[in-house]
Amino acid sequence: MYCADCESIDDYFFDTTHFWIFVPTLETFSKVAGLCGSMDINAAQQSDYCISCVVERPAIQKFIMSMNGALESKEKENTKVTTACHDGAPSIDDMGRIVTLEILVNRYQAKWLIDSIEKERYETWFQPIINARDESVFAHEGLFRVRDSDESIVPPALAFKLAEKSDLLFSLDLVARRSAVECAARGKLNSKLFINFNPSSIYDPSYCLRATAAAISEIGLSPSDIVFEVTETHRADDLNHLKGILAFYRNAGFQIALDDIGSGWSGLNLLQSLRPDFVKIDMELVRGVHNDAYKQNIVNSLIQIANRSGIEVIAEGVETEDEASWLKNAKADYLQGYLYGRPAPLSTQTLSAEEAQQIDQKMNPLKAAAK
Ligand SMILES: [Ca+2]
Repeated sequence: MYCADCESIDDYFFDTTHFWIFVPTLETFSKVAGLCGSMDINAAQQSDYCISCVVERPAIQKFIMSMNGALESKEKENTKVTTACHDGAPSIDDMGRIVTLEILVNRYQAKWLIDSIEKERYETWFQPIINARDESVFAHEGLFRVRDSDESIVPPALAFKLAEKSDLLFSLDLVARRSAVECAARGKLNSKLFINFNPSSIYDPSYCLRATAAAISEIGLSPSDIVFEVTETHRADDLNHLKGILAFYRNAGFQIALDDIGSGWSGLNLLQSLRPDFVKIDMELVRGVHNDAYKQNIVNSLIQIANRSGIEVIAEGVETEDEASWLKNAKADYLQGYLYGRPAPLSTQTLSAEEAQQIDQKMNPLKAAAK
């Protein structure tokens, strides 16, 4: 089974790119036609609402950015584009790759990200989650880090935002989940592993999560050591969809955490209806909690509700001893934050060449299947 959306990254730009542009109005048509004329681009009117043109690679950037500048945002949302690397009418597959001009522009701007994914310029760092009772290490959260072509780390929020705008969230979230598994194996992580996932990156759990579950079993990790951490819960407007995803993970033997709970009371409803194994209290609530009565009220209520439902509580973003001791008194189960360790790559020094080769052999078919 293959999920085309999460497992392939289409390229829209070639040495010679044939654009097929479907415009919403005659006004948009004349803007695009005028732009082609001013750039000496070979264009042809296919119908009143369709213009095709051929652009050589050196001119693509100017062409895309000029369209971006010339069209209003509503026009960009309602203009559809596909590209082909060949003469003649678009093939059925080219038709299947139709996107809005808005997304095409974002795709162009995200080319470095696609390149980084394809060249595997990414890794996962790990941050400890400690037991509040004795401060022993309970687990690590895997945090995805992607590098640009200069090998500098791009702020993760920016990379995910760009992926979302350019319709690449499916691919990036999948790569991030697989990277967490692979980096944990290479660094011989010996604790539970929390892996983030964004439910809006998943259409149908049985297709979209299969690759992650396969990576976990190939690498020899036990499902009981893996906790999937649902991010962006505030945007999960389709509760049944979320329940379906959680059911998939549960049936496969994994545990579930809800991330960033507390920013808004909607989180409390989610606790009741989803019954996760863990809930993570948002760092906004943790920051300065020891001297903020309002935050204390919310955190205390969250902990009470969680306790009554058999859900364990992790407080995120703990930075000071004052915050830590208040949270311990309030009976938070686990703590995570700079006070206990920053996200960092695991050392692979104890990994023998033979072990590294074994991991490659297991992961390579999964990566090849995703191309
Ligand atoms: Ca998280």
